[in-house]
Amino acid sequence: MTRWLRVATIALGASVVLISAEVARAESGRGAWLRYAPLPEALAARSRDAVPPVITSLNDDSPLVVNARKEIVRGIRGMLGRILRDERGMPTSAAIVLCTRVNCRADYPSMPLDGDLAADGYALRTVVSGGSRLLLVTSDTQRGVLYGAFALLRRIALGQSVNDLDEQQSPSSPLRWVNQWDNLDGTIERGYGGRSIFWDDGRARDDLTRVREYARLLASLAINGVSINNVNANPRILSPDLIPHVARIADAMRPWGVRVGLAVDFGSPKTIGGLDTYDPLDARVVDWWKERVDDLYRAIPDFAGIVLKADSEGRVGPSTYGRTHADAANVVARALEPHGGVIFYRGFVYDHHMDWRNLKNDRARAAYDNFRDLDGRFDDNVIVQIKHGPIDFQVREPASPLFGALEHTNVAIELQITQEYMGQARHTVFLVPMWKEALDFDLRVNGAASPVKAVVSGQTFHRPLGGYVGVANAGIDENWFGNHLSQANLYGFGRLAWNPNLGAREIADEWTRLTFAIDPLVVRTIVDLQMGSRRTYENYTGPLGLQTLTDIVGNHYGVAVEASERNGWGQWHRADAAGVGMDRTVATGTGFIGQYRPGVARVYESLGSCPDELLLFMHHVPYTYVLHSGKTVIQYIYDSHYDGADAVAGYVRSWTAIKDRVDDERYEAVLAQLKYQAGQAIVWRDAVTNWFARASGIPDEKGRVGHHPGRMEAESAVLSGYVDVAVTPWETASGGGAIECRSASCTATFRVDDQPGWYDVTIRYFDVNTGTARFRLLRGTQVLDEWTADDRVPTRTLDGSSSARRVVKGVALRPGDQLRVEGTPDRGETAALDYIEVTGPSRAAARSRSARPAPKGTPPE
Ligand code: GCV
Repeated sequence: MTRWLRVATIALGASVVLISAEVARAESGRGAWLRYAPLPEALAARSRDAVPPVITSLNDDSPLVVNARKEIVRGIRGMLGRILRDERGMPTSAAIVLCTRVNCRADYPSMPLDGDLAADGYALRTVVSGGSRLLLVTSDTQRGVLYGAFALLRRIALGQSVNDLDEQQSPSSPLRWVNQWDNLDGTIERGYGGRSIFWDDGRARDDLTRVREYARLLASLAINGVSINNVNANPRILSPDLIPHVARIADAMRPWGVRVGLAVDFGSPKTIGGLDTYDPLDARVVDWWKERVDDLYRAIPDFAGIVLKADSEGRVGPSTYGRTHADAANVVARALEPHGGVIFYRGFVYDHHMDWRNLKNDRARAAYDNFRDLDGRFDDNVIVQIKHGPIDFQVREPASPLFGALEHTNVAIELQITQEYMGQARHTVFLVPMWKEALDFDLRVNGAASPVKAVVSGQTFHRPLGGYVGVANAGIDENWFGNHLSQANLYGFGRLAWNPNLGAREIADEWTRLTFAIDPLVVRTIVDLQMGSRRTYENYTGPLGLQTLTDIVGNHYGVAVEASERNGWGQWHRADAAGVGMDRTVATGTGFIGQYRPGVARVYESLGSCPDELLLFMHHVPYTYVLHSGKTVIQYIYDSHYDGADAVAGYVRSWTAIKDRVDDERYEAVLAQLKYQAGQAIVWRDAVTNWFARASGIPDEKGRVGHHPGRMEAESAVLSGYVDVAVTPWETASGGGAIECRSASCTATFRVDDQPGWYDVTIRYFDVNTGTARFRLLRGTQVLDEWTADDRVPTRTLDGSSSARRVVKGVALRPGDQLRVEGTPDRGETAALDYIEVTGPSRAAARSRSARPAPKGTPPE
């Protein structure tokens, strides 16, 4: 159902056109950027004139070209309200014509179809033939025709002209894959958008509707491969009974040009193959891989290939037999090679039992140390898949030095679309600006400009294969990722894989127009929010190269500053009373910096030239060290956390300004998400700043850290039933502790002594994932608010992840008022409370009254 809401004026190129924007009342987000909403009338009218009334394809009824035709019909109908005539063969009047160049030339020998197109590239051209205006969508492949169809629709949706088309595009790299970390039982490792669309209960889902929809979304981004199971692979995936299930999934995706691949377990020859070894050089193992792969191709002739995680995080690998990663990759590669398949061998290999006491140990070195000496020993259908940074998708890392080191090996960059360390879709973080930094990172190979994007495209080292792998983890939730705004990350990944030279803002702008609205205020609001969101997240979770200060041995979500320390996982920041940061220099540290080419290493090695934003990734410095910005490290840590939390509060305000300009359903969902994020940002801010204040002993020069006007600790309230409890880690609760209710129901009563006025009352409580505790806030006997703690955060303990905030706005208070919080536990959830905070205009006014200089003549008190 839709309604006409308003008339808006927007600038279109040089001219100003009056448009009407139609806003749908409710959208689930399932259509993502392919929703084809009606265009504002002025734009629609312009495109209607340019779009011919007929669509046809030449000599081609392949499923891909049929889908391309259907997609254009669907899109034009949705956006322009016109139903094209769907025909076949030579057009007799103006038409959109879809064809591969071979098929086109058969009917139109004189058609201007020249130009270099890489595989999957496409051309959109307006030509006149036999007196008819034709809009040609051509490619050398059917997949490219489909991509051209999506490109044409994107142009129309963005309000760009389709009058005299002469556009030709080729992908930057041949391999553009997503990985799904889906388990066969239907769960997804690090997935935040619900259960698997592929698997359930050990088999492919009966209903693969969402798989087809996902393939369509991927095709619209020109993604041509997907591995459909977790890289922490269940060996069963290669068992004969599972192959028909994989084949069904491949059938569902094939009409969209998306080929299916699998992640496998290297121990499979032994675990499911009945052999007593998985030694890659053992002839029986060689045969086993060949037979299994042949079976796969019998069932799935266009099977795309295999992803392999070996010798990492507990997965078995070639080291068991003293073999190399090249041996492991090649045994699988040789089985795939006769069929044209490829293997992505993951460069994410490191020891997670490192001795943290040894200051020379460094996980960041691992990928380079494991792969550098194997350069040139991988077969040509092997691609080493390298995470963009040397650690693991942290909020700030330099690009992996391995990109600059493998000259005779195919490589792909692995980017994480799912927001594992980036707020798990509960926080809005647009990752494209971060990926752009990695792709534009100049590796200075032989002293010349050599950005990572040129290495992965194969250009720098003249490699035949290379590309992009995004860990997507889309799930079955209506909006795919658990947060409407997170969809922009999959969109951005696909657009960059096609063309890494696109700008981050350009991508955000496109995505917003396609997904939400073309309304300038909506576009500006969402694009600004998305563009600032990564820096904001970095500001409140781990600035200056500290990495995401989260619970790295647990859920990777909430704040836990020391979780990274004193364990073997190697995500150390080494903060102590004297200083902070990992010394990775060649001179005194782990030597990691020496893995870069000299032009890069020089910049990082010297404190004078190391950029502030990576300082603590590269160097260990005292808290009083002065940054290029002129601030001390400690003051920057304090300031950035306050800035980050303030920025998220600003997102909530700017979002409310577009109410009624986007559909209600998504408006409300994003509002709730941003409000939650605003609360969490404060939780992070307080935890990290308190932790560093205690560690460094240096106060915040602005007096904010540890001072919270209006905050009253729950432990100091008058308690009935509630008991004190220590919270671990200490910094995740104000004052280090909280109260929890271990009986049927409890109360905590706070006395307010503020000036009479209007206040906001914030209650910080804990919401674990075991039950649904209930809360009420009362002033005297009047109930001001009630709510349930029914969130499903990934924790059952009181900590940073389960911290939640409820804000009750506009409460009239007088001195002597009693605010009472009633908590009713449920199934192990103890209705725990941390504090309440009474803030707002009346308090600010009272503060500024007391800060005003005394009028002249007033005697000092
Ligand atoms: C699939 C990180 C994640 C793991 C993931 C691993 C990987 O360690 O936390 O969930 O495993 O990376 O990329 O293999």
